[in-house]
Amino acid sequence: MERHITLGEFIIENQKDFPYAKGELSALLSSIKLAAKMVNEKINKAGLSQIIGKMGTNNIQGENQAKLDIIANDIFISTLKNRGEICGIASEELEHYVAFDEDMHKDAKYIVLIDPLDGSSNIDVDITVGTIFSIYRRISPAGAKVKKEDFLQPGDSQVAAGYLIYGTSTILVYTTGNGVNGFTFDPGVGSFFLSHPQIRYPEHGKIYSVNEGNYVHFPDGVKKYIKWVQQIDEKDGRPFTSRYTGSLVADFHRNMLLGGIYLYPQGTTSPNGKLRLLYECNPMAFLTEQAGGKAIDGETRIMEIIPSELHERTPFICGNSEMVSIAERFIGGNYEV
Ligand code: P6P
Repeated sequence: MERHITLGEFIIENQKDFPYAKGELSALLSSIKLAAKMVNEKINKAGLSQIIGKMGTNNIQGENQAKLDIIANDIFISTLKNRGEICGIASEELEHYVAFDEDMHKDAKYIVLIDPLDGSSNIDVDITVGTIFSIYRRISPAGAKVKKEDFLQPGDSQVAAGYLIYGTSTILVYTTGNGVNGFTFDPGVGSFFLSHPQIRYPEHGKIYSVNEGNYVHFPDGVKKYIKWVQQIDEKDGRPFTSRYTGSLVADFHRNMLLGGIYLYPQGTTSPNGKLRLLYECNPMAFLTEQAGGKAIDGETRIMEIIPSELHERTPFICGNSEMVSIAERFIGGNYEV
């Protein structure tokens, strides 16, 4: 029987990809692995331990905070703080970034942006949710407290990015710029094992993921693209299949494995779209491009956008290069395919 390498062994084996790193990034990825195991344990018994439901508080986004949102947020922040590889963290759940200023953090070279529990409205109905993380080197002087500019870097400056998907199994998927690899958690052993080596989008895709309830608010080009995918054409297998769970990580993961496109466009009710650039779109865009796909806001590469605010939103379209390029042409007013 083939032996699967563990995530820890994989991280160490691939440390050579970072000739200048003294192991901090490896240690940081191991911290994320530890926090993921702790969150996974909470999620798997959420229905039994009265942590389903709402806290009765709202986050910066004005969204009701689920108890598990806060629990996941606190687990990741405390775990990453205690291990000393990062000097600060920003979270969807917190209005401001957190600067770690104990001595052990002052010379840390990395910062993390995180969506601790994405799709959390699905928790109470037992639909897949996820954690999304993005890692940068700090750009402010070492030895001092981290600054806002450290968190407002373009996606192209990411050192690593990934997600946890808490589904029928729990899988950690990440990239450090050398491809995308997925590791499945074995609860019997308590370890993540390499299960999806070097993930690549299939060349063609036939799945589209969009909340069509917002159709009336979409820009004309998006409306025309959605109508196009629903027309019959045996040449490219249309009509394509609609799959939308309300959980970015679940839709993204399925589309990357099977071939598909995810769209959260702008609309009159959300002029810049709903998804957040820094801790949802940039990490997913890094993974997309590393897996041979394409991630845009409708006309610009997501990872070229220069952020101005911690929680800024952007229209987001990602998936197979072929599918996203066609959608991009429609959005640009060119309907000749
Ligand atoms: P809607 C979850 O809140 C999220 O950020 C993504 O995970 C998901 O794809 C999207 O929003 C769902 O938004 O407006 O379709 O419910």
